[in-house]
Amino acid sequence: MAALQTAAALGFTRVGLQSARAAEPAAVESAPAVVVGSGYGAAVAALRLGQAGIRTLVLEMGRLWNTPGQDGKVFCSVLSPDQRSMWFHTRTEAPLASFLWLDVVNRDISPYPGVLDRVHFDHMSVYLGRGVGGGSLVNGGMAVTPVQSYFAEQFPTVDVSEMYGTYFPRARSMLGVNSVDPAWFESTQWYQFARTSRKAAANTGLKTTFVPNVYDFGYMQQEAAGTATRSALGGEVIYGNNHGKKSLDKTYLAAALGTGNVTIHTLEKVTGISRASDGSYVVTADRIDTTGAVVETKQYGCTYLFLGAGSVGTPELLVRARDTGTLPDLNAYVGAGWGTNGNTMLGRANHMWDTVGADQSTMPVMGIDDWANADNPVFAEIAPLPMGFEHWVSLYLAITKNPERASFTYDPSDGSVKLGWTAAQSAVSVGMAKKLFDRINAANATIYRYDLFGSGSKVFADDFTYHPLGGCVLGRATDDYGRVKGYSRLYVTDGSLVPGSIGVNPFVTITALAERTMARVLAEDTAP
Ligand code: FAE
Repeated sequence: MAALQTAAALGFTRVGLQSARAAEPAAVESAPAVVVGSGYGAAVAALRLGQAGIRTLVLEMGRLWNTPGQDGKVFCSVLSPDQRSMWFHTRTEAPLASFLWLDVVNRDISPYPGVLDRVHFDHMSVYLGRGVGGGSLVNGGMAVTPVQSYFAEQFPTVDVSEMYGTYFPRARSMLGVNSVDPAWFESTQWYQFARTSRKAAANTGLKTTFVPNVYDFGYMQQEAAGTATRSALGGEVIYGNNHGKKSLDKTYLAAALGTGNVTIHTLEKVTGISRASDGSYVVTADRIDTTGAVVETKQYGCTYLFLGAGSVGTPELLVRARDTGTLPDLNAYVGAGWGTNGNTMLGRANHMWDTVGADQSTMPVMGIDDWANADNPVFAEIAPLPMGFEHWVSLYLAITKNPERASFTYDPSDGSVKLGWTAAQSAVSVGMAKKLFDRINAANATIYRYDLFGSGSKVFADDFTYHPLGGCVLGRATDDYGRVKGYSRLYVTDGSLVPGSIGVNPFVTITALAERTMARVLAEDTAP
């Protein structure tokens, strides 16, 4: 990755904001544009701003993942996690809590700005990527374009033909989306697990479909042939991939830095946003060290502010700004319309003769597509469970059409922002996943696994999501192009624009919407 340039090199200046309110500092670092976060929405904003010649500062709370640890690797693997795995945790919290009810997966770790976070709210926890590249560092790389009719249902004011003709193709091309070679898929032991799940689906009369990915399948075939260092075939995924995956630091963000107009500050967490009386924005950020201690509180001034902190980070910043009065004109839709994309995880136990293989690629390439079933729309990703031995488990991440939504609210007693999602709302996703997988079990004379999600007999993991969506929904909290209502030159470009559900894995949609926003904003809002 290109070396990070210093702010000074790019001419960021310390200027007096004479018109700033008295409570604000007399001097702040200033840039024409600031982008908060460096995930999908933020990375698109940074690249397109940089290409337009607008000096841009990206503020990312996580670290830059480019330095090898003592083992010579940048990232640790799922089965041998260390401090690099999770964001200031003392013990890892992998989605799969147990195997045969034993806590064999998680490890004690020392607190460190690790790459995966699990943020806990009362009845829902959210997995998030932390670092330059956001979720792209930790996700399964599944690069899925949503069903056109469902996209239109979710975004009634967006020109669908423009999205599918221009912005989805642009996003896929920039992200480096590719597909597994079907012949190799049929023959390799690394996808035995997917073929076994496909057979169970076919026995039920269900359709499966290949799913593209941003992991380089050419590289994966070299891993299988023993000519390249293993990453997807070496158990790496949720704590980062050392090879093969085209995460944003290798695509959009590398290109953004290449414009010479973009700077990224790492380990800087934005805590507040306010507006000076000249209409510019003042962004407050805590710079932390690797122990988590705040070593400096900084302030940045900017004309254009782009929020790409994700579907937890962005609503949190805006709800706090509205309810503490620093941006009082934000409307009531800010913080609302949040959902889990209907996520529910589950496992099935196969018969002895239906093996899943000791060798499993960590990159999913297939899903059970029952979204067209009007009674119970579900798209279930066939997920790997690479334990290094045969365990006969078929694992799935079901994406259900759960209509439930929740809101973030500010709690003045401790300054926190809380999420109002309830257990009953998760039960809706479980009901839909169960309806589909009861059919699959009945058709195959198989049963669920009861040992994978902690003590007791929990079959459905309904208390976490990989796909937080919403909180600043397009057309409600913002106009139809992500411009925040009530404030000029303030934009949302991340997953919080998506109204809680998109029916497939979301990052291609988030990227394409951000491309659409940036095309419009650069054409209309930044003209001299
Ligand atoms: P995101 O990528 O979350 O980026 C937000 C960035 O902002 C992060 O780098 C944060 O550290 C940073 N940030 C947050 N708050 C602040 C702050 N106050 N100050 C400074 N920085 C801040 O946002 N999706 C798929 O489409 N396919 C998959 O296969 C897939 N698998 C997944 C697997 C896992 C384990 C996880 C966690 C997610 C997965 N996802 C997948 C979801 C996908 O990664 C997610 O939808 C996107 O990353 C969201 O993009 P955003 O731009 O909204």
